[in-house]
Amino acid sequence: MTQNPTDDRLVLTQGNLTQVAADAIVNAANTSLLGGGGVDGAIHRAAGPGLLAECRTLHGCPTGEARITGGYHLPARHVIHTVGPVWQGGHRGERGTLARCYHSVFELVERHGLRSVAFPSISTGAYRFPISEAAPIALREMRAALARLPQLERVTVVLFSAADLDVYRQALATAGVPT
Ligand code: AR6
Repeated sequence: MTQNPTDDRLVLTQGNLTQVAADAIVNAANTSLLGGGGVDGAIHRAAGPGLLAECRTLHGCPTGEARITGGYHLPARHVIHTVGPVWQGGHRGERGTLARCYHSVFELVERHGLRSVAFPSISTGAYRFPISEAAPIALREMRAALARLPQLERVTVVLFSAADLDVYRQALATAGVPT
């Protein structure tokens, strides 16, 4: 585990998001909200069919927005589904859209009074957003939310691979240096 040098409520760890007990875990979904591969598939498999049934009632989610459901068989109480941008080279507003995903998630965290939330690295798998560019955006939004929301006790980023964890650690170390 890596702790942010300036805020120990922000934690980076390697593991499987579906096994994390938090008030909410975040799903890197697609606009249908009806499941897919990657972390989305893993979350639906672990949560069971109740999650898909609730997702059907939501009628999708636009890119950059977020929706909240129950956690069903997951150890997490809720799932917050957000839809990241597909990387198209970086000239289609992808960075701003990714930031908006994190912001949308934290709006729901605030509205529902959640105290802990765990994220995957949104858009850096099937959607091909370069992780070295995504990590600083994700961490900036997390730090902003922690500064804004005293209710938040813990924000965790759960990276699937050691290589991804290293990228986030590096980004956090850089961001931790006062400018
Ligand atoms: N725990 C933590 N991280 C994981 C897990 C897990 N169990 N499984 C995968 N990852 P991706 P995207 C990592 O592709 O890029 C889906 O089909 C993975 O290594 O899941 O936002 C959706 O339905 C990567 O670093 O999400 C959409 O169609 C990160 O999670 C599309 O993929 C995100 O990879 C969304 O693509």
